[in-house]
Amino acid sequence: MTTTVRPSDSGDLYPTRTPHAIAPFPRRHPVVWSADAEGPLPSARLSAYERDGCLHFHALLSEEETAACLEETGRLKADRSLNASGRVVPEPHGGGIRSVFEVHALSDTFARIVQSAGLVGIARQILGSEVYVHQTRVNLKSAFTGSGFGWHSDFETWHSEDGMPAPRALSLSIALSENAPYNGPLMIIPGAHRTFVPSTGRTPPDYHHTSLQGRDLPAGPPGRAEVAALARDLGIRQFTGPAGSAVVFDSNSLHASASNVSPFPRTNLFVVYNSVENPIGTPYAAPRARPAYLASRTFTPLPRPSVR
Ligand code: 6CS
Ligand code: FE
Repeated sequence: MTTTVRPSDSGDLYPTRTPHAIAPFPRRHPVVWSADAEGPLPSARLSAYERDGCLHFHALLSEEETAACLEETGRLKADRSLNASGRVVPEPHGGGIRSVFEVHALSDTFARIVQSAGLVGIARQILGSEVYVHQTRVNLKSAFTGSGFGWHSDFETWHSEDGMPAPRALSLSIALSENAPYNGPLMIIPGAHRTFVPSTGRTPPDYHHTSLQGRDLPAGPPGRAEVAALARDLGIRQFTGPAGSAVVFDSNSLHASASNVSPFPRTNLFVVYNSVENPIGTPYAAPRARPAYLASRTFTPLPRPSVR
């Protein structure tokens, strides 16, 4: 049975992880939060982002920057002391490391890139306010063994498990190695960010230990029928590009990526910026808040470049 929700039914504007299915409903907040915010994106690019919820950059980072990030990734991978910290997520069936979280706290190189004016400027312009870093990670998707990510909306997770009130956040997925059609690049349903697809099922305690490995998830992912309907209407876009290329996408974009059976690793840096006017609070649908290395609770605005 599917229930229709009205905004007045509860204080929560994005009810999800309920025992009974709730039908998908239109997003209740803007995508671009200020029409005239200054920033690097020309107005046609900003309109395309508003329509599709995503935008591609052929060269967001330089060769030197991607090389430095890859070197740092190698260093973090080899650092055994990180394993016990929870920041390192192993591949579900062996085959090495799937993700390393909070890389900007572990490495000055990542910290510099996350704070760089080019990246932060995009986030400020779209979100129409000062921004802070909600989450960073490197997804390694190793050659032959890198597993995929099923269809999901990040906002659905951050709302349920981190207490993020509104979809006023975005991700940058930055290629540190080439993203090709055959090594598990990002796929997005363009325009699906305008629909919220609630999930059924309760969030188990300490869910992040299993959810981040992407195995048989009892709560969070949208139903297959809902994904199929949106993809039939809107299509699927696959993002490929050289190291240094990037995709910026809305926190409520429906996205996924296939596993990597190719001999070429697909290593991407993800940076999530949230508006300082959208700080996270008590989880909307989980027993306990997740650790700060997955969801920062320090809402300090990133500094603006100093004017000389
Ligand atoms: O749980 C999270 O926060 C993360 N999980 C996925 C599958 N995507 C976004 C985010 O890093
Ligand atoms: Fe995601």
